[in-house]
Amino acid sequence: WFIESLQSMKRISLEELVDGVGGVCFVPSVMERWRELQEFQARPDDTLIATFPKAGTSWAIEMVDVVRRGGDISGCLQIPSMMRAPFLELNPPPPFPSGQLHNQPSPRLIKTHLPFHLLPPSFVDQNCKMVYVARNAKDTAVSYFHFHRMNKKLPEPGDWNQFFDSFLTGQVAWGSWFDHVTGWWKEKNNHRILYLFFEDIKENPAREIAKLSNFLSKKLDREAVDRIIEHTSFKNMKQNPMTNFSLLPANIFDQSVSPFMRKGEVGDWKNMFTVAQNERFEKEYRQLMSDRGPSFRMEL
Ligand code: PPS
Repeated sequence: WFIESLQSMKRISLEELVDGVGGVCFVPSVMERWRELQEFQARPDDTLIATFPKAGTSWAIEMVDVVRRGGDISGCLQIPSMMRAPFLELNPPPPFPSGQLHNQPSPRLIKTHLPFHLLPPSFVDQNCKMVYVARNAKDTAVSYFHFHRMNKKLPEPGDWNQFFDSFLTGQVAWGSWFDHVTGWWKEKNNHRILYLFFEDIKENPAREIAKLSNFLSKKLDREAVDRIIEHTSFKNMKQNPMTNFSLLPANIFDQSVSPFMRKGEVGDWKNMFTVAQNERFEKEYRQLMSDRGPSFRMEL
């Protein structure tokens, strides 16, 4: 049913994105569920994984899931990531046979791309743990462009030049990267939020897994940490049908256009950005990012 529900979504152009709530753009299928979404009932033991699209959501899901299982990967090898951590915005409300969030036993793992201020209020009311992963804007933009090319349910991206413009001005699904990463950053000390960076995970996964194990109160021995690093390596996740989205048909994700697990690198933007684009990006970046916001590494 999940695949069927995805299949029923129509492809639109970037211009047709719904200027949803408070200027944040969404695909129509998210806006159609907006009221139910806002009424979503979080449970105190839910763990929410929140990201701007392409920031390393699937990577974090895999890490958090295994950490919560105390380092035992067997449960992750049987069930696709999209079922283990259902996507909040596309989770159909009852009476749809969701079998997913509403019927899922606790403790649930939930994925969202919502900006903090648009979260269903119950996550804050229930004091849920939330893991936010941020990735530098340039790599995120490039990854999102390639994802638009292969994801037949996102708008047609146009060429890279057009998409670059749309990304910079926040005219993409889930809105402005700048507002997203700073919005979550401002709230990180007001709630139970662990704010991680893609670049840090890439640089030293053991260190970031230790942060997760501490945050989720799950003790892990050295072997468990090694197992998690191995299980969540780019190479393994690319080969693993439970994490590489190969179970989705080509009229949803056409992986012959660009694989979901594409490169997984820091600094790949250098292969796409022209000198002029980089100059424009840097200029706008300085204006839009405050000194008190998160600071990103564009290369390692
Ligand atoms: S989505 O669709 O928003 O949920 O996508 P998301 O999972 O956030 O982002 C996909 C990008 O993350 C990369 N990725 C990884 N990189 C390194 N190691 C691991 N294990 C890993 N898993 C996912 C994935 O390759 C996408 O980035 P790009 O740059 O396009 O390769």
